[in-house]
Amino acid sequence: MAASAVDTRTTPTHCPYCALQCGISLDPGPGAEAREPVLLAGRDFETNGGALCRKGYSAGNLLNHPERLRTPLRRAADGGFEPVGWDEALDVLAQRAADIRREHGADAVAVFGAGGLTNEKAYQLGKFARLALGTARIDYNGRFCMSSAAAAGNRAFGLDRGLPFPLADLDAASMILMLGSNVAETMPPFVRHLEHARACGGLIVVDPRRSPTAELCADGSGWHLQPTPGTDLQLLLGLAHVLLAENLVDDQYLANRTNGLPGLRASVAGWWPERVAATTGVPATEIRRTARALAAAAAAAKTGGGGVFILTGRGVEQHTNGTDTTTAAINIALLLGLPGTLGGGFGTITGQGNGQGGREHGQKADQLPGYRKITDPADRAHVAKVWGVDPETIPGPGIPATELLHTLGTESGARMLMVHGSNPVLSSPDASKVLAGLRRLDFLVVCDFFLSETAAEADLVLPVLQWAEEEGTMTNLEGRVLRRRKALEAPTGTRGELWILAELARRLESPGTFSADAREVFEELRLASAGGLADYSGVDWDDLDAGAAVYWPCSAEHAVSRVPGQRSGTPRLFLDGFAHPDARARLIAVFPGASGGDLHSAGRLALVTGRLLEHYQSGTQTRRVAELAGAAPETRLEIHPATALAHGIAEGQRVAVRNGRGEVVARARLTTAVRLDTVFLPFHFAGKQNANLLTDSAVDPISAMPAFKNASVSLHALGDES
Ligand SMILES: Nc1nc2c(c(=O)[nH]1)N[C@H]1C(S)=C(S)[C@@H](COP(=O)(O)OP(=O)(O)OC[C@H]3O[C@@H](n4cnc5c(=O)[nH]c(N)nc54)[C@H](O)[C@@H]3O)O[C@H]1N2
Ligand SMILES: Nc1nc2c(c(=O)[nH]1)N[C@H]1C(S)=C(S)[C@@H](COP(=O)(O)OP(=O)(O)OC[C@H]3O[C@@H](n4cnc5c(=O)[nH]c(N)nc54)[C@H](O)[C@@H]3O)O[C@H]1N2
Ligand code: SF4
Ligand SMILES: [Mo]
Repeated sequence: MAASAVDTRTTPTHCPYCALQCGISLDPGPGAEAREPVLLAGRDFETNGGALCRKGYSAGNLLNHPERLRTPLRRAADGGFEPVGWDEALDVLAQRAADIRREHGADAVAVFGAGGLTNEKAYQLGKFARLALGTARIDYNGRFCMSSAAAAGNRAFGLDRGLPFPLADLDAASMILMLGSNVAETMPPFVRHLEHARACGGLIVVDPRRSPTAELCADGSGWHLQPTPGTDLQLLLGLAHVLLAENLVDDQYLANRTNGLPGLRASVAGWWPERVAATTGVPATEIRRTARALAAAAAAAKTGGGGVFILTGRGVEQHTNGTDTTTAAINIALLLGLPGTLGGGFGTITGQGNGQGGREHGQKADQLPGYRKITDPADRAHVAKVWGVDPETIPGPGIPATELLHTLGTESGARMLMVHGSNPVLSSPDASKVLAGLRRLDFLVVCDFFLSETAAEADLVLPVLQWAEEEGTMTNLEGRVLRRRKALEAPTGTRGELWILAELARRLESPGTFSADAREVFEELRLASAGGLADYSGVDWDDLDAGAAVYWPCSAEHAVSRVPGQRSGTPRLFLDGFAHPDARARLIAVFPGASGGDLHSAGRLALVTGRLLEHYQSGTQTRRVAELAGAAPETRLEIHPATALAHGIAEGQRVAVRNGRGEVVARARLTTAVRLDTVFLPFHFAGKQNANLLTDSAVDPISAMPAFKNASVSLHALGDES
């Protein structure tokens, strides 16, 4: 399977799925179309060291999948789909967009993008929405993923980059505190970067479930804190309380590099461990032990010991207080004097393949490329100049994802939607509302390579390329820019999204130019990002091709190292100061306010949703891989045996999980890994198994992140009839 030295057809590229962007080599094999069979192997790359997870290994199976879409499809009079040629499809699309715009205004046409799109596609989609459609209504699924962590990073540090240091910095860590992240299933090759901390007995996992990642803390490798879902903020306030009360903080760092200590001190004064224990269920002794251990390790790190890192995942972020909870985690890192030093730091683990780049280049409602603000006159002027338009022609900020999707087809909502790289029928909160909205639309267009549940609702489906058939760049969870390379010819009948956008822009007589060539778009993205927070202007396509390790910001002044393995750009942020004008980080006091989400009452259980190893997101891709579907064919309700007993539920029994928003039917899987007051459902499955029929669409007031991780449900045992 490994590439032989003489085989020039082997292409080094990266996995299509998550933000770890594991190195993959692809060999198209001997088939006639040079497409089949596809041989795929792990490639030695810094994030994965040659390893891949099950999803990555099997990603090649989808390239020639029999259900792959190979022609545009239009809704026929009988309600089914009929094939239609590309010219006609694009003519119809452009005509409908123009008509709806004329009749209802430009904001009646909306665009929904994704963190899986290459940098070039994300950039072009934002430009297309603003210039060709003239709409403010663009947002993307990263709102469901990274928005709270991004908001917290921005306000504390002045800049959001998931990991502000290379992942390999964890390799020497003596202690790692992981909050609400289950990398053992969501990024298995990540686990190698936890080994040193485990060997030091310093892996601390905070999760209401004893997840496979929490299991890594067993046998003296660290410890697991198991709070009630949604109470991490109180837990973190408790840790801050102990650090301050016992004088375990880095006074010099706080004085020299931060603002806001008095306010923070006052805000945590009332959160003594016994009070925190009452809310979170985490014993006071464990709270004290954790705070003291972190402080001891941080002190040792400053005199040459291994680093101390605090990392967050979706478990703490996908709540109505996700921004504040992430802020509270950052506060702990700042109290310990870690961010912007070589002794450790704070990071958040980005999810989607291009979840990092996807949040920088302008597909977010309030944003222009290079992390520029759509409301800032100087930012608008810079981007308008690159686009060759008057700044006045760029619309203002739009509305965030949940609002955009829930208002579709209403008086105030959009009447037409274009979807690129997301399956919101499954993945958005309170999903039955989204389905109703999609069905109210005048015109729904979905670009996908499979007929996802969302594509199945469309008036027009456009078949696009898969990862191995396109060129582009991706930015991984470290802020490192990578090349996605074309290894195979695309199947007849499919088209790239850059080409689609270029053809539509021409039909819509858009101002500005729209190239279908990824490299040309990248060159433009460099100019648009120049001088912005996420500056790519010094990133060179050929350097990336040669394997250069380049991290943004990388301005034209950054010398790019061409020595393999040597890093350039900005591998470590904040060493010389934070991105606020005074170079200081902000300690921001946060408070457990009234929950915007479900209130738990007697007889109800907390529903936590998340991921299984085998499936990716809404499952459009992985449910079509026989090996993965075989291993995890259907959803399952993880429930504690005692809770199951109290509800008369046996192992394997079908259970209706209900609340005021909907009902999911799942088989029970009894496990002591979940708390007595909590049940868990994955969100990878469709129809009656769609976990998002139950989730709450209340959002974080700062980031507009929905509360995917904490709904209130009741359980009803069912008989075994289907
Ligand atoms: N197999 C697989 N891997 C993936 C993906 C996938 O769909 N499948 N998706 C990718 C993407 S886009 C993302 S964003 C990442 C997500 O990666 P993770 O953040 O690791 O994934 P989740 O399963 O959503 O949530 C992580 C953990 O949070 C816990 N949790 C739930 N509620 C709470 C809470 O209130 N407090 C705390 N402390 N923990 C809580 C859950 O029990 C779960 O174990 O994974 C990426 N990798
Ligand atoms: N209950 C619950 N819901 C959640 C979460 C949770 O933890 N719990 N997590 C949330 C998170 S973190 C995320 S990131 C979202 C993800 O959920 P979605 O936004 O639905 O993401 P995917 O399932 O990856 O959908 C990608 C779709 O686009 C297609 N696709 C892949 N690549 C491309 C491309 O390059 N171009 C185009 N046009 N199509 C492409 C795939 O075939 C698939 O149909 O779900 C969110 N929803
Ligand atoms: S961990 Fe992520 S990037 Fe690596 S092989 Fe698995 S899905 Fe792909
Ligand atoms: Mo995500």
